[in-house]
This record gives sequence, C-alpha cells and structure tokens, in this order.
Amino acid sequence: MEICYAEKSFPRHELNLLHSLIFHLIKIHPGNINVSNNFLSGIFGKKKKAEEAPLADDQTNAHINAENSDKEAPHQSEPTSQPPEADAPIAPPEPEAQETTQQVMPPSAAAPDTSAISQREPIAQEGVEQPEEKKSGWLSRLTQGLSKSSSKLTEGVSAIFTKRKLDDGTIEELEDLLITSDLGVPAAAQITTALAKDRYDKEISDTEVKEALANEIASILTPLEKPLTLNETNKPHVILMIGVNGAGKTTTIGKLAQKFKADGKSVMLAAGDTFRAAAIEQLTVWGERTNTPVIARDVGADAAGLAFDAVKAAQEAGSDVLMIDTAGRLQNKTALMDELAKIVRVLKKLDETAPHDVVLVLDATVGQNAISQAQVFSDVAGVTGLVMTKLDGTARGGVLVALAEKFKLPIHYIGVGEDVDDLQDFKAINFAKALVGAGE
Ligand SMILES: Nc1nc2c(ncn2[C@@H]2O[C@H](COP(=O)(O)OP(=O)(O)OP(=O)(O)O)[C@@H](O)[C@H]2O)c(=O)[nH]1
Ligand SMILES: [Mg+2]
Repeated sequence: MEICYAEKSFPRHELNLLHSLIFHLIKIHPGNINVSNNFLSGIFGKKKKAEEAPLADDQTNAHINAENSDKEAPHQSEPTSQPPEADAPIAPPEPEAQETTQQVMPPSAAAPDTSAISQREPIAQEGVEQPEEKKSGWLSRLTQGLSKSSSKLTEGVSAIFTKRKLDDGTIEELEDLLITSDLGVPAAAQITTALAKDRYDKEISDTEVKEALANEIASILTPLEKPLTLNETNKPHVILMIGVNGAGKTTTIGKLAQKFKADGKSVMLAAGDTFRAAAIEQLTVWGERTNTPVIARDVGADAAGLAFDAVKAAQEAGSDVLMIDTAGRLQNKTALMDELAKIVRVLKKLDETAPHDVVLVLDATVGQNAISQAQVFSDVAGVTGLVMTKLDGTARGGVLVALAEKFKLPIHYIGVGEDVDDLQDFKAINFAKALVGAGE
C-alpha cells in the first residue's frame, strides 16, 4: 500500500486522526506500507516534540529536586520485593520475574514507533574509514559545545589581565573567576598556585593566562583520560549505567552500542528502567538502530531480576558486552538508591566480578550538584567511571575539573550535543583548551 501526504487538503483535527490511523496501520503491517518522505517529516516533526516533552520535564525535575526538593520523581516507586541477602546462594531471579513477560527483542523485530531518534541521528557505516575532515569536525564540535563555559572564562580572564601583571590582586581575582566557573575551591587554588610559581610579578597577557590555565587544567585531567575498554576475559563485560533522571543514560548506551558494534563487538542491552514504558521503548529503538538485541520485561518488573536474566542471556549468547540501563533516581532517595545496590548484588550472583564498569552519567547543567551525585552514587554502587553530558547547554562545564580533583574517577566520554558524534572520547588537553577558550 502506498500512502501520500497531503496536509493542505485536510483540516488539522482530521489530519491528526489520519496520522493516528496510519501509525496504527504501520504497527500492524510493518514493512508492507510505504509512506512518502513528506508524510514522514510531517509526522515525525510532530512526534519528536511529543516525545521530548516528558524528558524535558524529567530534566527539570532532576535539577529542581537535586537541589532541594523532597518529592519523588514522578515515574519512580519503591521496590516492592525484599532484596536478596548479600551472602545468599545463587538465587533465581526475583519471584515477580517469573510472573512477568520477558522479551528478548532481536534486532530484526519490527518496532515501527521508533522514528524520532532514527530521524535525528543517522547510523554510522560500519567499517567505513572516517574522512580526514572528521577530526576537525570533532574539535570544532567540542569547541562549539563548550562555548557557553568558555565565554565566561575568556571574558573574565581578559577583564582581569588587560595590561596587568600577575600579582596578589590578579591572582585572587582569577581564583574567584575559576570558583564561580564551577572548577571548585581546591582546583582553583591548585591552578593559581601553579601559575604564580613561574610568573609571579611578571607582565602577562590574557592569551598567555589562557594557555597557562589550559595546561594546568589538563595536568589535573590527563591522568583520568580513559575510554571504556572491554576486558575480553569477561563474557560478557557488564556495564551498569546509572545516574539521576534525564542525565543521558539511555542515549549514552545507544551511542556506545553503536561504537562497540563499529569495533566488531557483539553487544546486548538490558532495559533495566522498568518504571516507564517509554524508557523500555527508547532502548528498544536503540537496539533496532544498532542491530542489537534488547532484554526487556513488562513495566513494573523487578529491575534486579531483569538484570540477572540479562547477564544469563548474554552469557548464553557469548556476547562481548552487556549494557544495563537503569531508571533515573535522585541521590537523596534512599529507597531508590537501595534498589541500585540490590541490582549490583544480584549481578554478582552470576559473575562475582560483575558489574565490570559502573558508569555514572552526569548532566553538566546541574553544576556543583554533580559533586553530591558522584559522592552518593559511588558509595552505593561503586562508580568506576564518568560520562558527562550536555556540556553544550551550560556555562558550568568547569565542574568536570572539580569532579576530577575530588574523586579522581576515570572520565570516559563527554557529550557536547545530541548527535551520535557528539559523544566524544574524553581528551584532557582538548577539553582544557576548549574550556578556557585557548583554541587548538
Ligand atoms: N544537548 C545535549 N543533550 C543531550 C546530551 N546527552 C543526552 N542529551 C539529551 O538529554 C535527554 C535525556 O536523555 P536520556 O538518555 O533519555 O536520559 P536518561 O538519563 O536515560 O533519563 P531517564 O531515563 O529519564 O532517567 C535526551 O533528549 C537526550 O537527547 C548532550 O550531550 N547534549
Ligand atoms: Mg533513560
């Protein structure tokens, strides 16, 4: 059947009905219905907005709640089952696991309601050489992404160091600027002390200050530059993705699945955010796009039981890597954090070395609250590394330096935009230069 798009000949309310009907038909007969590109862009333009609205709310909630509020996140609930004892013998999945439907969604399974992300982010071609210009594109994305953070620092440095020397007054002003740019008090002191050591009482230009700042920041960050590497003796290498609501966990999993697949790895995903149907569907979309099986259960199923089953399935399939998505949870909600600890305990029942990576995804826009998130998530789930997203949407990117100074956790990737290529390997010197506007 061929469907053409003719928006102008229908009143809006009828058009909406038509859209619903056609989506329904596509769901029932995937692959048998062709629709025109105009139709797709009309539908998907609308649909994308509809899908993004709740995410935006989640983000708002995360920010507001993370600062002060006591309210539960809207889609979260207390776990209903008792956690298994830490030293219990290998246990079957939680009882409710047997009552709910587990679905292994093979990559070929039709899931037609998956368009918003598909439209937004084209899949990279596997095995195709990256063109040379890709590198400069990568750097300019980084610089552009960090422009909000860097303009604050650049303007501040220029204001302080126009025809002035590095003396007590300018050092103090610089230290204040670094603190208000979210680098934190200890890192700000460390950087200005190092700067003063070589240059005290000498004339210094703002360009020289920026270069020196970039080098000092890079010296804090460089030891933490570490992409996620899979240990081949782990079959599968289990990666647990955690963080507050809307931080970017699910999209990061999707983007990493794509990276691992491009490296020839066999990947499996687990839809461990069992609180929301939309979360399960979101991961299923990524499974489709990356040709990756997704282990999922019904909404409300026990997340730890799902994680247990997923490890088992990945072991049986001989997968190289299993990435487990989790529901967003605020670090001050004890019951939800307990549930995370339970997931970690249950994973160890099948492989005592699992999870091999516990990746905390942090949204840069929360600024200093990222410190408290890193603290609590580390205590509860043993964070092994960080991904910082949304550096493009904030002037608070300096918080990555504060985190590095305090926790010394590996920084795997940074997100400087919503496209797949915007999840970049973390390169300390490039980040430091982009952060202070010191250019290439
Ligand atoms: N601008 C920008 N947006 C991003 C980045 N990373 C993720 N996002 C967007 O942030 C939104 C939330 O991302 P999700 O992956 O759904 O976040 P989550 O942590 O899984 O959220 P919950 O499941 O609700 O806890 C999506 O719209 C993403 O496209 C980034 O680096 N920059
Ligand atoms: Mg999610």
